[in-house]
Amino acid sequence: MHVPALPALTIVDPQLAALVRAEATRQHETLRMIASENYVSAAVLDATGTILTNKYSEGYPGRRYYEGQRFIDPIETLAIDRARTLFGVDHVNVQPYSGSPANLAVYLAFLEPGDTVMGMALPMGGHLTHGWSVSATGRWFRAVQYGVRRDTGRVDLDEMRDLARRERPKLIFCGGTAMPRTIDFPAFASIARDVGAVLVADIAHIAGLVAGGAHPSPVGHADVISTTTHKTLRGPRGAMLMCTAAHARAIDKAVFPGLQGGPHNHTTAAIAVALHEAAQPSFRDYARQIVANAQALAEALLARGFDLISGGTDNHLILIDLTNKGLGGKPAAAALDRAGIELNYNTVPYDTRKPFDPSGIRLGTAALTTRGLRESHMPDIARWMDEAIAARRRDDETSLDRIAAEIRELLIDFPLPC
Ligand code: DSN
Repeated sequence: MHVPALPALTIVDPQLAALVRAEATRQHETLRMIASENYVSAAVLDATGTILTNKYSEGYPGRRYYEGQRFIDPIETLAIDRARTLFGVDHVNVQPYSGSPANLAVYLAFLEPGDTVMGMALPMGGHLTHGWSVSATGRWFRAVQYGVRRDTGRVDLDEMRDLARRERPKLIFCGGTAMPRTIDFPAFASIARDVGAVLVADIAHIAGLVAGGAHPSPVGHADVISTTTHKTLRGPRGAMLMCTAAHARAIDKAVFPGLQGGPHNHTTAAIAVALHEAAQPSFRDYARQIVANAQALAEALLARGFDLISGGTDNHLILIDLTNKGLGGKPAAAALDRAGIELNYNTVPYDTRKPFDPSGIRLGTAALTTRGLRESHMPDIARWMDEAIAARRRDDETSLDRIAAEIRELLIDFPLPC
């Protein structure tokens, strides 16, 4: 089991060291299925914990506002070059602190306050920063939101084109946080071209699948590609903006000095390591296995009567409406957590319940695939989920504890990456 040694932290702050060790144990003993999470490699973890955290470096390689950059510049350049090669893009900025700042930088690069942006509504599977009302992006810009069809759970591209023609957005986002189906980048690009909008593909969830060839790439279709680095891409908490050469200057200026100060160099280094790992042939196997596991799990869940939005999945993610199981998403997620299955409650399209107590749950297979689980394990996971939800309905805590023990037993054979 991966229990970090943390020698210095244990001496200086034993209370905090104990909490980190407890979290490591929790991560070891739990089927982690939050669709946006993963386990990084020991090498990525090493890079994240380096003395690079000591250094300020506002600016870009060769053009900094502080001295002492002779090792920082090649580290950032390495990360940029690796991302350019892996994704096949003209330009990469590796400095955004995370996905939301990356997306805000895109607004800053292309819009003035009050301009129109179009993105998928959050409850339909989009992201806060795609113009949702409570986000700065929905308050400072005129946001027009699209959704998915009630009958198919998929975007109706004809309706979307009509909306875009009517509203004339300057920026269109595709991608999101709860989309189990392949994103049709050429179709979105055609709509964006039709109305003269900049197309941003937010591939935060699927970046690892794109890098590993398990999802079509937005390159050649989107003007800007935004991604976090810590989901299926399996890097540290961070983000990147990739774009065509024509938009490079606008994107760089928007990230720094437009939005951020100094980049987090320890994160940049860890992103470089993750990109190196993602360029290995084994990462293609990993990406394929994520999808194979998700599809096997979807089949097993359907066989148990679960109502999957869109009827299944093409990627790492499954979105379930629990209405027919007689339990809300929130109590279900809590019961599953008690049973050793960690996922999140989530709105489903056209949800009649509130976002803090919605009808659905969302799960993904990136982390459990990193642990080495395969299709053959998925029927057991579906059974445990079904049993835990049934147990919660009858307040049967003994069954939840029994499932957690069975999961702990299974995971002994699947150590954390180290
Ligand atoms: N919080 C991320 C997710 O879970 O999808 C998105 O920002």
